[in-house]
Amino acid sequence: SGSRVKALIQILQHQLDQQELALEHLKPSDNCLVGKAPENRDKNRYRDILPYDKTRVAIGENQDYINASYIRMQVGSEEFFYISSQGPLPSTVLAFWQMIWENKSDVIAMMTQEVERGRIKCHKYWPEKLGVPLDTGRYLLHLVNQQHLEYFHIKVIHMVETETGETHFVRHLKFTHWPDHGVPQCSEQLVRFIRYLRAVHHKGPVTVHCSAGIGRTGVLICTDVILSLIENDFDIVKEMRLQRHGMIQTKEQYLFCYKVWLEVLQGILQLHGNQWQPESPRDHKVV
Ligand code: PTR
Ligand code: PTR
Repeated sequence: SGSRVKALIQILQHQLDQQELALEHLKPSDNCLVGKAPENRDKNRYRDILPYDKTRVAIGENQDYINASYIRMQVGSEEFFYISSQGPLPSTVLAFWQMIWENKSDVIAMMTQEVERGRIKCHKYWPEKLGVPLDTGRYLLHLVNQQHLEYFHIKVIHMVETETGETHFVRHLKFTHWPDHGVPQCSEQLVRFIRYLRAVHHKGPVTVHCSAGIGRTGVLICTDVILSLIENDFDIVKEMRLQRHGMIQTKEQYLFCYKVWLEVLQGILQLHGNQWQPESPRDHKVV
């Protein structure tokens, strides 16, 4: 807990220190040679969005290519682990499922719609009907259950590897309330989505994708980490009290601690709102 708080304070401090250094000027940290290779050209949805070689997800014995990256973060004592991917193309559906299979990922968060403003953003890569499996060549995908909630759709998918008969269950969660190019109207929808995602996630990395796998996917991962840090704040009082009885005495004192968080965050929002424009999809050329 102590290290978690320290980590969060470090993040906030870092953000304040970095205000002049706009994030979009961060230099690429590695090459994208595999993604650029001629034989992989058609596996990229956008020519300008490629995974780094060092963090790319390699498929099968031959380390085949897919436009997806491992995102691992150690924040305080907690380890966060995701796969961040582009929305599958018709030609990359098998590779996508093989990635899920090999990484034993049990939850997929989809943050885009298949079509937005008349443009194709993601191929429908999952089985749509109960009793009608989707055959990817290597896996048979059975839709075993589905539910449409207000902000998201839940699908339980049973994967069967045809050659071995081995199986794997995945939950597919499609968030339906993210306006393209924007941010969700209120945080509550996304927070509830993330709470559900956490409750059903048990093993492997959380697989997250949108269309390019950078904008909305980045927001989801960042929000998941922030939420987890804030929620774990409750443990701080408990941990202090194990070491000295009665630490923090009144509700007012307790709420004051949260007020400090809030005011620091408001300060950051103001700073960023005035001086820092987050990179938007509009800054990219459409290819
Ligand atoms: N060249 C593409 C474009 O701007 O249309 C790249 C791109 C597409 C970048 C979508 C980001 C996008 O958003 P997201 O990562 O949220 O799907
Ligand atoms: N029995 C004393 C009282 O309530 O006055 C004990 C006490 C005193 C408890 C002060 C807490 C106090 O506040 P702080 O720990 O902030 O000095």
